[in-house]
Amino acid sequence: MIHVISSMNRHLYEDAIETHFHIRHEIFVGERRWKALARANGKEIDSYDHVDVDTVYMLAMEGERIIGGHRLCPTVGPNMIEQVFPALAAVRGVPSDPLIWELSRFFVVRERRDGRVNLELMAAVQEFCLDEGITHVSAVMDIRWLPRLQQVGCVVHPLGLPRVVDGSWTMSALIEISADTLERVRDIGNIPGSVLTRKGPQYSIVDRAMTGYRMAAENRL
Ligand code: A1S
Repeated sequence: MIHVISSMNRHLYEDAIETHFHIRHEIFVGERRWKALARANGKEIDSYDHVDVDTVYMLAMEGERIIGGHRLCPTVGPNMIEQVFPALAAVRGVPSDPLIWELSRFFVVRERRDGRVNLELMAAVQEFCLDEGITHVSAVMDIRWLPRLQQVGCVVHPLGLPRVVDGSWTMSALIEISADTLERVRDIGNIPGSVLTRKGPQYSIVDRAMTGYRMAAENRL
């Protein structure tokens, strides 16, 4: 199952979150060679992992064992496309909308890369966002993801032209959230129903993002 972890129930998952920072280091620094993310303590943590950013983690867990995951950050707050990769969104512009959340740090541990957990994590994005009223996720990705996403029924809107980043052709895009896509991902993955587990207190993440967005707009006036 994929556990939904927000600032409201993070206290129930402190150990899992810590372990997942170590796994991210192994995967994104050790395997992918994203050297800028290397840390002496072996934990891959960036500014979007701070509790006040309202990041939502989705961790695929078997018992206590983490086998995959990703995270969603509100685009009305600081986000990677805005702060690091605006050039990748030069055609359609950098998204900033309470109903658009940025998807990042998508991974499956090496021993479980047979496609199954990958599809469950994709189903989790669609299911969670449908539940919450989120209409799109934004993402920075290797261009090889474009056909992969389309194969599983995702409708993808590039935000700009691809560029070479760290030796890979990279693009940013909006991915539509829809019941049709969720159904297709479930069909392809032979996933019978919900993949999400929600423990402890929950809140509407869109309401929270909307409130923050309004307050920021009022402060600018
Ligand atoms: C995340 C962007 C979001 C929008 C989701 O032709 P095939 O079937 O042999 O192709 C293989 C791989 O070559 C290809 N692939 C792997 N990594 C890729 C990448 N970074 N960009 C584009 N294509 C990639 O996917 C096919 C299946 O891969 P796999 O590893 O054998 O199995 P699985 O279970 O589908 O896992 C895929 C992922 C990407 C989750 C896994 O390889 C992983 O965790 N990689 C390290 C972390 C990572 O690169 N995450 C993607 C970040 S952008």
